[in-house]
Formats: sequence, C-alpha cells, structure tokens
Amino acid sequence: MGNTSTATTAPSGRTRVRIAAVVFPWLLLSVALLAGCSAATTRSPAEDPTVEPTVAPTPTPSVTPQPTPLPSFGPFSGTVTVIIRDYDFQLPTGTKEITITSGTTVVFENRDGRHHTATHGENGRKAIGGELFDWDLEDGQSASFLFEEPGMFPVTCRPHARMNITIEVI
Ligand SMILES: [Cu+2]
Repeated sequence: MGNTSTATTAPSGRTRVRIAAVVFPWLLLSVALLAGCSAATTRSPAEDPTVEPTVAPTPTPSVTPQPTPLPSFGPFSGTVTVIIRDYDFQLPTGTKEITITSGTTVVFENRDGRHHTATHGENGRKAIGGELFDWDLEDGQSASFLFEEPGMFPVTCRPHARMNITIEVI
C-alpha cells in the first residue's frame, strides 16, 4: 500500500512540473497574442481618422460661394432702394454707408409697420441750411430723391435719432 501511494505521488509531481512547463509558454504566447491584439485594435482607430479628413474637404466648396455679395458695395447707379425696417435704414450694402454716382435715384420705402421719416440730416435733426428732403412715411409709403450733386448726404429719422445712414454721391 505504501508503494502504491508513493508511486501515485511521484507521477502527479512530475505531471505538475510538466503542466507548469507547458502552461508557462502558453501564458507567454497568450500574453503576446493579447498584446498583439490590443496593438492591432489601437491601430485600426488610428486608421479611421485618416479616412475622415478625406470627407472633410467636401463642405469647403459650399462655403466659397458666400463671399459673392461682397462686390455689391458699389458705386451704385440707376435706382437704389433703402428699406426702413426694424427701426433702421437697410441699404443694399448691408452697412450704414452707400456710394452712388450722380444721377442716381434713391427710394426710401417704409416697411416697418410704424411711422418714420426720411430726413436729410443727422441724429434726428434736419441738415442745417441745406435740407434736401424731409418726408413723413407711414407703413407702406415711399418717397424718392434724385441725387445730382456730388457730396456726403446724411439721412436720419426725426422720431428716432439713432437711425442714421450716409449717402456718398460721386
Ligand atoms: Cu424712425
């Protein structure tokens, strides 16, 4: 019985050594494989951003057409319409100034749903000693002026002193 027990112990001990010898390299392999997998996983997202920049340039051409309105700064000629809206004189330039050639007609059109004036002057006051026009305009009404002499002509609204634009005639 003692021999049998010894015999049983001996092979089991060898088997443990063999298992350890077999398992250890497998562990190294599996670690190496896992590292390889994780490295491969890290590479694939890195490749994805490389693809995205190729798609990004596409929206760029759609932005390019926007600067087109810029050339509309004039000088304007013929007939120019100034829309009165939101307590403001709205010029085709999108600014508070416009340059026109002599002989240009400027139409002031009130679309603001309330009373305004188109007055030659500044900050709600008529131009001193040289008033060219001063119209009371209800909503929907318009008036026009033919600018023939070169010069700087400020336009304001009497009830609303902050409404100011400048018309330059060349
Ligand atoms: Cu006004």
